[in-house]
Amino acid sequence: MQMLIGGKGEDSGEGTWIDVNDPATGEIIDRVPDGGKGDVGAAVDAAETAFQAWSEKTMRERGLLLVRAAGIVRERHGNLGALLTREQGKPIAEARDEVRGFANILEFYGGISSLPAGDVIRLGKQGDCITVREPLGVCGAIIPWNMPVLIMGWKTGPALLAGNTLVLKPSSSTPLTSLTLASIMEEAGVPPGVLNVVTGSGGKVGEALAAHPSIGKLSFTGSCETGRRVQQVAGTKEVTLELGGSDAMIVMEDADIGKAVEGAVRGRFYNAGQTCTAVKRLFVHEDIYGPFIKKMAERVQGVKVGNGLDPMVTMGPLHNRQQFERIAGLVLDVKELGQGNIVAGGSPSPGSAPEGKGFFFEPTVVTDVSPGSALLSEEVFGPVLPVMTCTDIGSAIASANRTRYGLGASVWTHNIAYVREVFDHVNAGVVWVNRHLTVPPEIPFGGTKESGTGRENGYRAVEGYTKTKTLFLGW
Ligand code: TXE
Repeated sequence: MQMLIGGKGEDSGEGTWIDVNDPATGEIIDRVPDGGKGDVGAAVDAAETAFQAWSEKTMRERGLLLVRAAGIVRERHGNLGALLTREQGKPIAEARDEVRGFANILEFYGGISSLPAGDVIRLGKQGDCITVREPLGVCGAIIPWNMPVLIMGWKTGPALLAGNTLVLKPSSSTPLTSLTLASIMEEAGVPPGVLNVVTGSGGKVGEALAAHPSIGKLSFTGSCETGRRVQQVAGTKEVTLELGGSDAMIVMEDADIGKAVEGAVRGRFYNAGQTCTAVKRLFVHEDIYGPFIKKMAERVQGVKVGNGLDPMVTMGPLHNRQQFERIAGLVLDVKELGQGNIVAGGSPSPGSAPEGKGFFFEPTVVTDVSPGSALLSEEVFGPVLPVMTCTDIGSAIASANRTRYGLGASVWTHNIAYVREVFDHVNAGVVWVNRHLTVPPEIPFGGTKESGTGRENGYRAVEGYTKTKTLFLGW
C-alpha cells in the first residue's frame, strides 16, 4: 500500500484532523489527519524500505512510470482541476492548466530518462576515471498552497527519476490534490513507499521532516521566514530553497502597449496575484505611461472576480483570511497615508469578507507610489499592482534591483541593447523578454538574494538529486 499518511494524529494534541476550506465559500470540503513526528518517521521508514528496489530500476523504467502517471493525470484533469479550485480558490481554467502542467513535468522527466549517468575522465598513464551519479536516498519536499500541483511536480519528477524516494508535506490548506496525485502515481505502477505524503502543520510535520536524519536532501518552497527556519532545522543536509520574489516588469518606449498590458494583467492577477514570480512592480517608460495606464485601467475592469468554479470567472478569491487581511491592510495604508493613486479596484469585492463569505478582493492598480510604501519593499502576495515611471533603461534596472528579492524580471521591448542591459544587470534567476511568468519544465527556475538557493526544473534538476561517486582505474 502506498503511504498516504496524515497519520493517527498521535502528536496532534487536541484535534486529530485538519479541516480543508473552500476559500470562495468558507465551506469545509474535507478533512485530513493532523500528522506528527511519528507519522514522518513512519513515512521515512517506508521510503527507506522502498529505496533499494526503486533505485535499482533503470532510469528508463522509472521514467516510463512517470509518463504512465502523466497519462492518468491528463485523463482526469477535469476533476483534478475542480478539486484544486475548491481547496485553493483559483479559476477552474487555471486549475486545469496547472494539472496539465503537472503531467507536462512528469512527461518531461520521463522523456529525458536516457541521460548519461556520469563521465569518463582520462588521465594518461595514471589511469582512467569513471564517475557515476547515484541517488541520494530518501528526500524531503515541503510545498506551499499557491501552486500546490505544479510545485509537487517540480520536486517529484526529478527526485523520482534520479532514483530517490520522497516524503512530501503539502500545505495544510491544500493537501487534497497532493494526496490524489500520489494515489495516481501508485495506480500508474510507482511502488508503495516511493512517494509518501504526510499531512499536518508546518511546525510539526514540516520541522520533523526537515530535522529527520535519514533525509538526504530537502527541497522547500514557501516564504522567506519559513525557509530560514527550515534551513536552520535541517542542519547540514542539502537544502534547496525556493522563496518569495518581487519581480519587476520594465516596459520601454518601443514596446507593444497592448501586449505589455496583457502581460501585466496576467503577470499580476493570475492566481489572484499569489505567485512567487508574479509581476510585483511595474516600471513604464514615461513616453508611453499615459496611454499605458489608460489601457491598463480599462483592461482591469474586465477581470471577473468570483468563485473559481464559475467558468466566466477570471480571478478567484485570496486563499485565506490572513492573505485577505494583509492585502486589505496594504491598500488601506496607500489610501490613508497618501502613498499613491488607486486607478482601478482598491476594495474587497461586494459580498466578500470581512462581512460576507469568501476572500475576494478587487484587482487593484496603484500609480504614483511613494518610495516608502510597503508595496515596493515587501512581497505583495495578492492582486495589487504598483506602477511607476522610468526614463531610461539604466534607471529602470536600478529600480528593479532595489529589493531584497531576486527571482524573475521581464523587459518589454524590441531593442536588443535594452535586452542585453537587463539580462546582464538585473539580479534575477530568470529574465523574460516580452513575456512574464511562463515557467515550462524545460527551463531552470530559482532565485538569487533572498529569493533562495538552488534551481529546479530543466534536466540539471535531476543532477541536483544525485551525488557523484568516482571509480579510479589505475592501469
Ligand atoms: O507560507 P509558509 P504560508 C509567502 C507569501 C504568503 C506567505 C505566508 O507572502 O503570504 O509566504 O504563506 C510549511 N518548518 N509565500 O504561511 O509558512 C507549511 O506548512 C517546516 C510565498 O503558507 O512558508 C507549508 O507546507 N515547514 C511562496 C510550507 O511550509 C513549515 C509560496 C510553506 O508555508 C514550517 C507561499 C516550519 N517551521 C507563500 N512552517 C512563494 N515563493 O511562492 C510552515 N511550514
